[in-house]
Amino acid sequence: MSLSSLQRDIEQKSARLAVIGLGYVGLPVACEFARAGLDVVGVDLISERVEKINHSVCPIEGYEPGLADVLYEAISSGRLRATTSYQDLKDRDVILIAVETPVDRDHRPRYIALRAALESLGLVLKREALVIIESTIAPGTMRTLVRPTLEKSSRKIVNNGFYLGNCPERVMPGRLLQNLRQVSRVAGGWTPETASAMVSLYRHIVHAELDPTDCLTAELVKTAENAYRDVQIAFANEVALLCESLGGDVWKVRELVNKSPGRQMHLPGAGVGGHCIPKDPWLLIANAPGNFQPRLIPAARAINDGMPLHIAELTIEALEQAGISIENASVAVLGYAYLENSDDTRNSPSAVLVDRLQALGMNVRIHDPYVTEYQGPLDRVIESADAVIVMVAHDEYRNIDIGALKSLMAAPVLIDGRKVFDKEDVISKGFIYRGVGQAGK
Ligand code: SAJ
Repeated sequence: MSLSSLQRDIEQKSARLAVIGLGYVGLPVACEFARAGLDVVGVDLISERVEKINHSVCPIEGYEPGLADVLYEAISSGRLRATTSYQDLKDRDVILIAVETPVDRDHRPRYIALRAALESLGLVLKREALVIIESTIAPGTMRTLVRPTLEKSSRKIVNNGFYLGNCPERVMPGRLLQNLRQVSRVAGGWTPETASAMVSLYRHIVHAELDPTDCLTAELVKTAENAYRDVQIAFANEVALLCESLGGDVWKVRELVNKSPGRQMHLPGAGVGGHCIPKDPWLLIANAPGNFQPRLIPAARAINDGMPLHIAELTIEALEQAGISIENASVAVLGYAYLENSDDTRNSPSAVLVDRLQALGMNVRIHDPYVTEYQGPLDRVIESADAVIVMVAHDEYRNIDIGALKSLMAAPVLIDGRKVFDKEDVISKGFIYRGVGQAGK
């Protein structure tokens, strides 16, 4: 089948689709294409997950509006079926790959899952099929890893035996379907004709702009857009630390800075967690040649990674002011998810804080209304605590009664990592308060 006839089949929805990797990226996209009327086979290594999906049971944790419904519709219509076998991909005309692409401890990309998917796919790849990488990859990876791996495993040549593209996802936990439908996407094709076929494909499910371009641009856009956010947050955090040292209030400063045209100072806080912001800046610079040494992006990562440790320092300072020994101090940490009103704990700054406090000899209790192992009555976690630390701005914490809080605690020490409380109000009620970006005392 030529690319133009494949594009026609895509437009007519007769092209047969596959999605490799049925996680928080792959499953919604498989469901949406099935709902749009295409025949979709989903592949995942985890047989329990495949089983659940084939029984319309959503394997994705957390609250994802609409996902269970579109899964049920996709399965019951017979347009989506899941499997663990790559043999089921032999007749597929278009294959999306949405497997994990983490970075390891030394911030290097780990493409084990991507390589395995490409090697397995190559063995069954239909001639002149279109393969699209949705996973976030370092700029240059399509050229240096994806193409050669797939050419080797399929014994076909790109643009001859198969077509290749990169269409990075822009989903966000809690808004998987909404972002998938409403957020524009970059369609990076190995050739302009491939990019055009990709636009025809995603037009079936994306009701926003689709921007055709080349693969390198698509890789750069995805990793740069998240590195942008990380640097912006790091700037806010550095201004916060400066305000603390100079006796300023970063929240007042930020409010007035943002009145200046074209400024959008982000929120300082207790750290930067999640599945993409801490990772993508490292992917962006992963293939930088030896003669180009990125400085800003690693520095921003160091600032943001340092924020939970700064919260630990504020805790030590406040306990000392209260005359409480650090050793064996009882501390309640409120919030373990990486994001407010979410149950997602990936790269949670609270994990870094808890390790540090325990290394200092403190007794740490954790509460989080969304994280199963830390749910339960807030009072029980706060009772007799020498200090309370707010790490996540869950709505529940915004409604805490300060007077009731003080009556439960052994000492009135409050460390506020997300500006959940008003400093003057808390101090007027007899607390020793430390907040990110606000002078001590
Ligand atoms: N954070 C701050 N200050 C801020 C914003 C966030 O400290 O001003 C912290 C959060 O507490 C969290 C971390 O950064 O720990 C990440 O927060 P996030 O709001 O960026 O949420 P994510 O990680 O889910 O980011 C995703 C990204 N989307 C994609 O990768 C497709 C990001 O590019 C989006 O900007 C973000 O969602 C969004 O808000 O849509």
